[in-house]
Amino acid sequence: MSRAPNDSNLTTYKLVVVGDGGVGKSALTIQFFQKMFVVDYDPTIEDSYIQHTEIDGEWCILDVLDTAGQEEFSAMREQYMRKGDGFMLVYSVTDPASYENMRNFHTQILRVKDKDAYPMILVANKIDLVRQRKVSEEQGRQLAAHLRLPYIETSAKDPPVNVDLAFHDVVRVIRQQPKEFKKQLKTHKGKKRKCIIL
Ligand SMILES: Nc1nc2c(ncn2[C@@H]2O[C@H](COP(=O)(O)OP(=O)(O)OP(=O)(O)O)[C@@H](O)[C@H]2O)c(=O)[nH]1
Ligand SMILES: [Mg+2]
Repeated sequence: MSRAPNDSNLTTYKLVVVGDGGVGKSALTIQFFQKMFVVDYDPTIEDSYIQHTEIDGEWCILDVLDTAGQEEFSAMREQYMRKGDGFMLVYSVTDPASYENMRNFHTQILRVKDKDAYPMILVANKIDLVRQRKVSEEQGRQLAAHLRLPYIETSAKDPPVNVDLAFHDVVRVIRQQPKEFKKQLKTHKGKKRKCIIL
């Protein structure tokens, strides 16, 4: 792994993790940043995390917003959707309603961004809960194909499955965007810091 270059040269990717309450957004985010599994469920209002990361040989700053899935906080959605460069749409394979709701998150993001497509991936979480699983891999892949998004199955529980891959893949999807999109990405220089540095 090469040394992290000077901050001012780095692109900042603002990633936003969305999905229903209890699907594992915080568990995935904390597993990615802190390499641990949080067993208890403590509903999120909004948390953000920042970290330097090397993805495909290129250093960058990941600025991840872990959002509230609980319906009572849904009024905050448009605001964080406006800020995201890329989104992880997370459902739990044990919770069919969270799977059904992915279309609504997808539609709302496109509406807020006023675009036909935007960097997003579909994440099927809690695949370790094999016996409680109610949404199959096939259903997940069908929805992803319909929404034209990459599909990843994850487990935030130890040992984690595809957690780093999911976060890195959002950055990959952003990097595949045409130049006009990437111009909107900020470099770190002059940017206001607002959160926990791990
Ligand atoms: N077995 C298993 N449990 C998980 C997994 N991911 C999350 N959980 C558990 O599911 C519960 C909810 O996880 P959270 O990460 O807090 O859910 P959330 O999506 O952040 O919920 P909100 O903050 O309310 O939107 C917690 O008890 C977690 O330990 C997983 O991959 N496998
Ligand atoms: Mg949470």
